[in-house]
Amino acid sequence: MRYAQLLFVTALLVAPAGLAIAAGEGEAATGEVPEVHIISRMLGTYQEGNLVQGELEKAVGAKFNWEPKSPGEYRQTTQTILASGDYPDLLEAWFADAQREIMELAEDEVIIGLDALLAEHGPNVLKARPFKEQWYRPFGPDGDTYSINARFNSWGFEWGYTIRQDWLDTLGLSVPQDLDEYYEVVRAFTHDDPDGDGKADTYGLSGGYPAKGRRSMIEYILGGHGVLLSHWDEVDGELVWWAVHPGTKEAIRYFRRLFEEGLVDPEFPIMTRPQWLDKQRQDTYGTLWWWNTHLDEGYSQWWTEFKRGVPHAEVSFIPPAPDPQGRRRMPGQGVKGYSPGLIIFSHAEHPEKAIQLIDYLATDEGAALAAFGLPGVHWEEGDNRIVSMIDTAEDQAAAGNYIFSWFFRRDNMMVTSPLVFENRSAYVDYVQRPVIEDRVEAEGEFRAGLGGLEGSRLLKMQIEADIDLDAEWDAYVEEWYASGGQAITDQKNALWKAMR
Ligand SMILES: [Ca+2]
Repeated sequence: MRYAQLLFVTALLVAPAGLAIAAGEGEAATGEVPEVHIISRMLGTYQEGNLVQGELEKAVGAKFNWEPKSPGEYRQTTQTILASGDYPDLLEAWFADAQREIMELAEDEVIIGLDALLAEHGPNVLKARPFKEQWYRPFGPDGDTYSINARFNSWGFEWGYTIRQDWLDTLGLSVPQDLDEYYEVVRAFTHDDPDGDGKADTYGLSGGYPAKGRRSMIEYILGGHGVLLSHWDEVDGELVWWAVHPGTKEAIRYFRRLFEEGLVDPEFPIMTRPQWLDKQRQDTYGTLWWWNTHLDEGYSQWWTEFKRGVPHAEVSFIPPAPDPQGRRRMPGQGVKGYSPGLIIFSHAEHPEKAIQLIDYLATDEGAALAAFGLPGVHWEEGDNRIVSMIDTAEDQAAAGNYIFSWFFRRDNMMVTSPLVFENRSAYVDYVQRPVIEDRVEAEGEFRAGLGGLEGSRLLKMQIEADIDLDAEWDAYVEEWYASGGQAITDQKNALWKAMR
């Protein structure tokens, strides 16, 4: 991995000093700057006139009327925009059922096919997304490409299970290799004052909603019981959804023990996301699920802020625990339907400028600009890596890079921190891509209801005192299958068997 890291840094260092390439053709002819109205999901703080947007506009020869929308309910926002008829030129679309929705938009001629535009204006996009059938969702009525995947993850996973190495060292313990050792470690992290302040103010883990968006160490615990979170997995020759997998009951039993013994932050079910983030940045939790992008001090504020709160913190990675069959596995990401899609609307006056923007973000200079900001202003070279000079949230807003790095993300090689490479080597051998990614019809009807059932019942089984777990589990599984789970399971299995 060192090689790839060096390669990327080298590519940046030999890039031409001026970022402005590809002057706009329309601009030269008429003196008017073409405008593109863009709606995307806001990450970080968006500031009008930020430096990175200025560079992007220069590079493409266009003015971007950028309208970022709140990230929390972005999928609903996207659906509202698509239903309204009041379209921007370019949209980061979050579909509920991408295949069907893109097909309908294309058939209604609301969005345009992109193959010809990509051939003329998108050489770097084509290079960055080489597997068209997997990454582009070419699902239009005429086989054209109608949506460009905004994100690409060549690693197959983007996270890891971290443990406070400095706490382990203080207590004379080692990184746990299985769930028995994990239990001993999180118990010591809770009761043996690993931060040495004489107060009982630490927890082994922060909590864990298995069925909610906020990922957690529950994924690690499920893995040790043979379950891949959010995956379908083969059990005795049939695909079974993780939330009704027999191993999930045992993982909950294990979690209940940790919860009852106070090794888990008891506030986890009621904490808001900001409260949770605040605690995560303190000396509070011994093991944590982290996005690897957040472990990168050049790319994300998360690690920087954590280290500001806890300067002496060091982390290691916990390998996946062996399951009852002796397998160490980590649930990975799929290639279909994972990514948001970039779509261009028929009324757009300058679709070529929209493609040129995406294409510029796929070049070395554009990708670095979006990831780190301006060279010499927001980052500098140091010891074969990129050192960020963006320190505060205000700096980040003025730079403006973060939002663009997620709008179109060339790959996940935007790495400045050795910790992220450590993360990759810790898990790459264990990652399991989903065995099936295609949606089936019954999901349209039943998936939302089942999601609600999973969320409430699994949490109840995790934390409620004095329940008969086996009886609760049996009732829940029966209800799950009767509420459409059986139809989905049957259709998934039929499709899976047909595919094999
Ligand atoms: Ca303490």
